[in-house]
Amino acid sequence: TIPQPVAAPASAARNFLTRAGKLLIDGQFVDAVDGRTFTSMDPGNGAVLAHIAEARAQDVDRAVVAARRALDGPWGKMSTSERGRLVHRIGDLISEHAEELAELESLDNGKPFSAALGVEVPLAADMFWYLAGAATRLNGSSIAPSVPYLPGQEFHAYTVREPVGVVGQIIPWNVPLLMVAWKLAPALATGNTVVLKPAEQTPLTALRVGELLLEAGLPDGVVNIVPGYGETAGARLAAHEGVDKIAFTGSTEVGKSIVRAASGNLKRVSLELGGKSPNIVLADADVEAAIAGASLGIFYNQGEVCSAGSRLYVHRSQYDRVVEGIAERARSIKVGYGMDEDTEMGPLVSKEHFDRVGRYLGLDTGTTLAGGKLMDRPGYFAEPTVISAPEAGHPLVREEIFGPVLTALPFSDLDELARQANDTVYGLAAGVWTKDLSAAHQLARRLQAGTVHVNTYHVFAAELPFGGYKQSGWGREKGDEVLQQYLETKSVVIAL
Ligand code: TXE
Repeated sequence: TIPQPVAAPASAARNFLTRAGKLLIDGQFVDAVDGRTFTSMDPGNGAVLAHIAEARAQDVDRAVVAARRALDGPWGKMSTSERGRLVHRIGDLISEHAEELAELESLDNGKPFSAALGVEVPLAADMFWYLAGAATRLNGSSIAPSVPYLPGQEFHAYTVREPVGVVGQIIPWNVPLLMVAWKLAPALATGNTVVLKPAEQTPLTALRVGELLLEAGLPDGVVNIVPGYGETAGARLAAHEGVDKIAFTGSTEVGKSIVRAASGNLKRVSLELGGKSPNIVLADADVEAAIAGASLGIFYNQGEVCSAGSRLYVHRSQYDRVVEGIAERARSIKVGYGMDEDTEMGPLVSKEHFDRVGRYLGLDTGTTLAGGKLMDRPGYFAEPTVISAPEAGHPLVREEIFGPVLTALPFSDLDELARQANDTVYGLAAGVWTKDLSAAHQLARRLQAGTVHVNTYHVFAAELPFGGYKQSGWGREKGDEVLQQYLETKSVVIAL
């Protein structure tokens, strides 16, 4: 039997479910033009959570018109100080509604309430707080150009940084609230307007944030939220001539289709895509710390993390100890309903994804030390799985599974290890476990990855730029680097 949510039916989250379900366009919650809806499901038991208005092309068009108009309205004229305070207030409101948002996130995605409340809501609020201060610091520079073909002519020049304009943002279902924050905070701090499409599997927290944006005082049309499917609403947004930039997080395959769609008006594109990140344990590592860190690296959020450490490489001298230690942890993880108090790992997000992970688990390679199966119970649960010594080059080692599945391989030689670690089309993250400072820094240099963790894993602070090498994406989110993704630089040249 499926444990029932610990929250009482009268919780704020349950209350939201009774009114959830409209698109946010131009400051109003409205139905889809053609009245279509889709259902948001609870992956822990298959129950319907809410019926949500389904945006299609014409709804996206209305949202883009509203976002364009809002650029020229009070938003465009707002002082940067006021804009920064507004962004800060959004962080405050997210923090004030932490329990409600965490419950909605757990119901919609399946993740443990504890992870949503303890990790993801605080990170989401922090993203707004961190970037609020950037609004008043979008300075240009002053330049005295020397022009070789105009000897003697003096110039004064300066640069200004302006918002790109109307930004389309398409986000996935694995950490839905955090993705809302990673996308909205920089877009707003830099003065853009937004049309945001949440994933069809998890629209709830984005819509609740939509209410909080209005409560914070964001002018109408600055953020429009259009839940719907990728092939319809998402594709329209990516191709839209009225959109100046598209920011996408999702699969590498869809990322490529976004690039093609964006080429029509050459809108700016930033992409945060898949990964198959190596987690590397050297011979001198603190073994217990490595076991704990590597387990977190793959099993956090059911393995549905783009930067999950899904390929483990352990020095041969420690291989059995480390891999058996992780397998033991995997076997002891309490898999269950997200709102159940002692749950450590929830269900996969959807039937479709459950089937996909099941297909990978059905492949035969290496030795399965823990798990290895989908779970026979209502909801979409998979066992935490550790597969030792699969064939290198096997799809389990090369392809992003996006589930709680770790492959482990031994190594002896550091050069060969670095080659193997980089032998992937992805380059999002990596982990290194060692007490040897030189080895850590050397590997940090050699690994082709946007984030290299040393003696830790999954650190997502707002200050840290995040993004991928190779087919893991274009550009960086978070940190100061994200600002450049949402700004144009204008040079103003004055002849003196
Ligand atoms: O992703 P999609 P899916 C990977 C992971 C997972 C696989 C498939 O390996 O198993 O992708 O997941 C929207 N035009 N990641 O199919 O389709 C879609 O509606 C415009 C890694 O769920 O990429 C959703 O909002 N938009 C990843 C978003 O894209 C389109 C997170 C992501 O969905 C579209 C998620 C289209 N043609 C999956 N098609 C990460 N990097 O964190 C879909 N979308």
